[in-house]
Amino acid sequence: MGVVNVTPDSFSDGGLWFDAEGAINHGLRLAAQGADIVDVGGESTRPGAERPPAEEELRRVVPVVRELAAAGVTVSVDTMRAEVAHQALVAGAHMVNDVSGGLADRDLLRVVADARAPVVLMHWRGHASHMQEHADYDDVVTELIAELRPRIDAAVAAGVDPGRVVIDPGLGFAKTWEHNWSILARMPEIVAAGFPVLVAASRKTFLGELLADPHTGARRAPAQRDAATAALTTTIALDGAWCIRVHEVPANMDAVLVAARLGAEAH
Ligand code: PMM
Repeated sequence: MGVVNVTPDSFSDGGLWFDAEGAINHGLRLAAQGADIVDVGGESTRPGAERPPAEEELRRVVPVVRELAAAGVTVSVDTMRAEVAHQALVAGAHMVNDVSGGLADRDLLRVVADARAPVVLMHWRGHASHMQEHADYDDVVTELIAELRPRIDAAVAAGVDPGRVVIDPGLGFAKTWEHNWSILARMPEIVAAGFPVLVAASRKTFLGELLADPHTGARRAPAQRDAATAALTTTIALDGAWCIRVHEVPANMDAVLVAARLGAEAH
């Protein structure tokens, strides 16, 4: 899955694809490079981010979804709002990626069910403005799986086909860097929960911290975290994830091919 953030303020690529034409061209490029799905989002969820109004999110997302879908791209819409999900699905989106797992807007799951669309339910404990206050776990993997189960039940109760539910551990969302590493080291437990798993590690701050300059301690800039992202993609794919969400496609495609080849050898 390739990412198109139609936002002025995303941590990794904020402002780069903020105009519709730039965003559409970027989405087409990601698809041409081999992304099976292009994820279009209009709200930055980086820690501390404030939410845009719904009208603004619609204005950012819908034209981009419409053009990409018309060009034959499989589009997912990254939104927590039922109205944005609805308009994006009408505009041709195939899937809804809700980082709140249906918690932020109680109508979203019904919209997904009505469209018979797949949905990504991410583990979430609150909006970006205060989510890091909730990064408190005895056992992060056990707890996030336990907290995803009622979200899956809510989706099914709203009419979503259980075969179209994807789960996501939510790296960086109410998680410390240590939590993220622990989740990545224990991916098989998340895969064993029995649903397709999506993972989005691409360019996240815990990688910037790992790759910090040894002399100055300055974090590595987001656009220089792609080699580490691809290294992680290999292990995540080997562990059996269904989808890996990334900003830069080619190296991650190669990593997925390496993992698939190694995996075939092991079985
Ligand atoms: N992370 C971001 C945005 N959307 N969606 C899912 N399903 N999982 C994630 O971890 C996730 C997401 C934030 O990263 P970005 O600013 O690079 O888009």
